[in-house]
Amino acid sequence: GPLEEVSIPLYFGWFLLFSVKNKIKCTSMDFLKTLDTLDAFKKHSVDFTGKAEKEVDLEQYFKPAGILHCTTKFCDYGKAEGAKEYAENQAVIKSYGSISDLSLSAFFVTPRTCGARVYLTEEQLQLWPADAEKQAEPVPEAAASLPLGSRAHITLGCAEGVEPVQTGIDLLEILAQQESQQGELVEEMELGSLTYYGEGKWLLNLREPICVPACFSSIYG
Ligand code: 2AM
Repeated sequence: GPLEEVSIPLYFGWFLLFSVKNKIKCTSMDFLKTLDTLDAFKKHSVDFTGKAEKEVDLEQYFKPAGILHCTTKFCDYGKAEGAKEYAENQAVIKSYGSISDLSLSAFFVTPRTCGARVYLTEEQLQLWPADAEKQAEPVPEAAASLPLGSRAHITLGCAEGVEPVQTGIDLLEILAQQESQQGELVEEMELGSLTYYGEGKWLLNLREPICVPACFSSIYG
């Protein structure tokens, strides 16, 4: 009935605890600040500006994301494919409200989005939909063959007019390129190694993953 339908949220995911939100915001801002001052980045700034040699201020370029979280299942109040099945899944029901550590393994930037890659544990993968990597629209080439959980990320910011759903698609595209070794290692930074994947796609693999506690829950709003 209608009551059952309203009980399915907009999306499920892991929500960063209040105490660590600022830490992640600061670390990612520091990364953006450093990235846009690198000569290697300036050399490719046309990817962001459309004009050669025009400087970009990445901190201004990306509009900050609202609630920092890693989406597991976008349900669209039950309208998305598999939403009801996900909401009724025993692992989902059992884990609802529980806290676990998310391991952030990389930061990435494209002309559309900025995000952090999340490396999921076996236990966290129990909450990951089997078709999450295949459901991206449009599916980046070769992304369908990436391991389960490859799409897991936290959206940190989007360019003007870009929807956050784009962040996972950008990540899949970068990982597919990584798989076929298309990246160009640009620089060893303090936080890790920076690789350029062309067309404004940058990924910083963290030397030390950043661990952040998060609560598995959902959003209705
Ligand atoms: P995100 O997970 O990349 O940030 C509300 O829009 C949330 O659901 C956002 O966090 C957004 O992207 C995610 N989202 C929106 N549409 C989606 C879709 N079709 N597939 C997966 N996640 C989606």
